[in-house]
Amino acid sequence: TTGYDFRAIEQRWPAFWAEQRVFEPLDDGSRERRYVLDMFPYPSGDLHMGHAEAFAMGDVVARYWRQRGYDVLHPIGWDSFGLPAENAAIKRDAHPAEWTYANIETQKASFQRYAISADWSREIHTSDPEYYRWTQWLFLQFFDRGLAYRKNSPVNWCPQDQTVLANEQVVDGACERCGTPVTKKALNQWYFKITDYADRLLEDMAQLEGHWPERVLAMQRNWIGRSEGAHVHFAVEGAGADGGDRDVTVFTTRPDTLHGATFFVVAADADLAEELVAPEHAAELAAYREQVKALSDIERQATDRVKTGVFLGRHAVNPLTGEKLPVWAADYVLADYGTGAIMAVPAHDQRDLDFARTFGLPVRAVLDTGEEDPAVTGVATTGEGTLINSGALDGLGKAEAIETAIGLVEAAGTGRRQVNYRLRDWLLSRQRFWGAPIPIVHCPDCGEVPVPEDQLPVRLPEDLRGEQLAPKGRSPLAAAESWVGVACPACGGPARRDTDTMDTFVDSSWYYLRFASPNDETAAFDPEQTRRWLPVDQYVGGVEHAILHLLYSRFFTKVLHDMGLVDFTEPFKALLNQGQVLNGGRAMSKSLGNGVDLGEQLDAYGVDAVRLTMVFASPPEDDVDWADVSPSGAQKFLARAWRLAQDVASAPGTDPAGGDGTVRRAAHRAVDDAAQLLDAGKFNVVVAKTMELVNVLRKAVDSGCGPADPAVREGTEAVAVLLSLVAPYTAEDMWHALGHEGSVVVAGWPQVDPALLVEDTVTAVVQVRGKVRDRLEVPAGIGEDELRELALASEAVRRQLDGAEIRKVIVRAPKLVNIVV
Ligand code: ANZ
Ligand code: ZN
Repeated sequence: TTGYDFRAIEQRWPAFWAEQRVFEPLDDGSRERRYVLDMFPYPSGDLHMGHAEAFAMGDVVARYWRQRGYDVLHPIGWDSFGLPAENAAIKRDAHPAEWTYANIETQKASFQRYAISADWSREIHTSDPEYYRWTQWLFLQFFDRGLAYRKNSPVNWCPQDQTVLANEQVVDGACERCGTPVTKKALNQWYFKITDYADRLLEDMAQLEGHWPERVLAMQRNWIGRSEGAHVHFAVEGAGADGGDRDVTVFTTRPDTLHGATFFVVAADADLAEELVAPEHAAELAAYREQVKALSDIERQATDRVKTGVFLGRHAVNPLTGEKLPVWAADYVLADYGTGAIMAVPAHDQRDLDFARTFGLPVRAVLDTGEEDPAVTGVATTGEGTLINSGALDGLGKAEAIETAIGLVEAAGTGRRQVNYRLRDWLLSRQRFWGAPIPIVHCPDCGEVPVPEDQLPVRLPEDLRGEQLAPKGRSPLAAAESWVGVACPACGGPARRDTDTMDTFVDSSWYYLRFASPNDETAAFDPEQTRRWLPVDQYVGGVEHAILHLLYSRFFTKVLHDMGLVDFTEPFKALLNQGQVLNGGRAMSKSLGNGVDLGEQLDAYGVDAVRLTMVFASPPEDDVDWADVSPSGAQKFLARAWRLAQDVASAPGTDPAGGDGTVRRAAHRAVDDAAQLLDAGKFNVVVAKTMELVNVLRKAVDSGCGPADPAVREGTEAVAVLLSLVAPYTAEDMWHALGHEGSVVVAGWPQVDPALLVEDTVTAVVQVRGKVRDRLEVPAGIGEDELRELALASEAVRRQLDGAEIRKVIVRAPKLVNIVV
């Protein structure tokens, strides 16, 4: 045989796999079904190292489950709407579709070379009208249920991209995409009412415990941000319409501290501040509001900032004590959380204490925690303790006092128990071109009118390109006059299409459903197929999607469940977050100049060596540092495994008798270990076990029972199956060399004989000065060194030796150790 030539091997098998359709599910009900999904790629350019890692991991799972006899759905598609395509089109005077679909061709070819075991017959593109028709249909279902609505409110605005951003897309006060500081702008925007589902998004996480990474669950929990507490109404004197009082409600998680409230604060940028301010303080407030506008929410809440604010010239009456508290406007209170107003308890809330110390407001402790007086130390006390200075609440513990206080305000009609969420409704409209148009028509007489279902999709105009798509503060679609003008579907009068497009997270919130029936022209997804394949058994993707995409997908699934369209409430049963590929301990980046080109790696070492390196480097969820790994080592190992198959294949006939017991035991043990390791997600250790098995077999061929031994052949076939999970080309080549005609992809997991897993033991005798001093139960296959160590470590032997100098240790494994002193 000639040597291992990965280039030739890579040429040999793709056509065979395509012809055998081994990556497509049978879908005939003969086998139990499993659905493995990698987060679908955005076609930004060619495949890179990050894709190579993520998809290698997902493919291990898909290929393993196929070997275990499941009917596996492992589809792939493209998240192909989005800003980069639009920006590229503006730069190149092109239509975004040109850039997008050209990239997809390139990237698809690379995925195929990388031998991802994906069912390409189900490929979808979210930018195809056949797909976004159903995205629009889903929007209308939400609209019908009151779950999609429009409102005017201050939104995050990226001055660079000239579009609004969801809260989730603002990172440290800057646009997630371009890093430009985000400002606020008042706009009429579309929202999905995800807040209606806050509780269920939280509760249903119980289904995911143990199957999703704990840190992702923690991030989701934190994002939803459930707080239990109370709404309490304060009367602000003189702020009412005719100079009377005006009720203002606060949200508090600490109603037990009502007696410790010493002032009252409203969000400076809320309308409420303008409504409450006394005329002689209005100018000061207006100036302060200008100053606040420039700040992001994060800056506003930073604990180390000097507190700012203005007195509004009013007082609020504490409903429990009758005490009058000065009303301030400040930026550390946010307009869109709770009610936008708080009762300030400086003794027990650090932000309030900082504010009180800045403006000389009183501090009154109402909970004795045993700590020092916050008025003196400047440190708010937040622990457990006993209520003081609190009338009827005195002497109670914190939890009890919270309950009692809620009871008191409820009885007086001045408040009630309230659960509050940090989660905001999902702002989904974008003033950009390359997305699914919002299927609504605005009619001067009828208002917001849904586009009738049989008129979907509302297609993007095809004649806009280049500069016409450039951001101008309104959607580029607004410039397409012939597209915008339309007859109202309700009254037939002249009306205008909505010119915004949907956030691309809408597209990706339901794509996993489409894969079950990707070509259905009558529905977003076929309920029957969906019932068969979903939910997804294993979802694989980066932790960067821990909040947004996963939360939105979970929300969509719940709405669809409530519509009776799916019978499950969580879309992804298990989640794997693969690590990143680093270089020199740092993320690859242009500015660091430490990028590694995937194509060059594949050219130099071959697809299998790169894939094996990715999987072998570390557990799937850990980062891989490309500076620390050895794709050439991986290549050498693959060559060794491949040569083993050649040697076994060319051995003259097989020895019909039994087969070598030690080799058989090693092979069965390796296969059994591998299954357990795969089930536990320790893919890297599976590679290590495969390497060990190859060593055992090589030794058997060269200096043991020889290549014709049936145990050696059986072991080599097992190696091919194990390698088929990570090194598909090499494995297929080995399998065929060994005389098989079908594909190794569906070879089936090797049968393990449990009898071979039980290790035989024998009794070893240990002698000191010629006399038997101990007996040890040891594995029959124990090595000399190991047996010597065991003998010398024996308690009985040590007692006999009592420090005497050992002259010689004679070992006859596995039965005898003789110690001469
Ligand atoms: C009185 C109090 C006393 C509070 C005390 C805390 C400690 P979470 O847990 O995040 O829900 N708050 C309410 N609305 C706010 C807003 N719009 N901007 C800034 N802060 C706001 O926090 C709830 C607590 O944060 C509320 O309970 C309120 O302060 C404050 F010893 O009320 B607390
Ligand atoms: Zn109308």
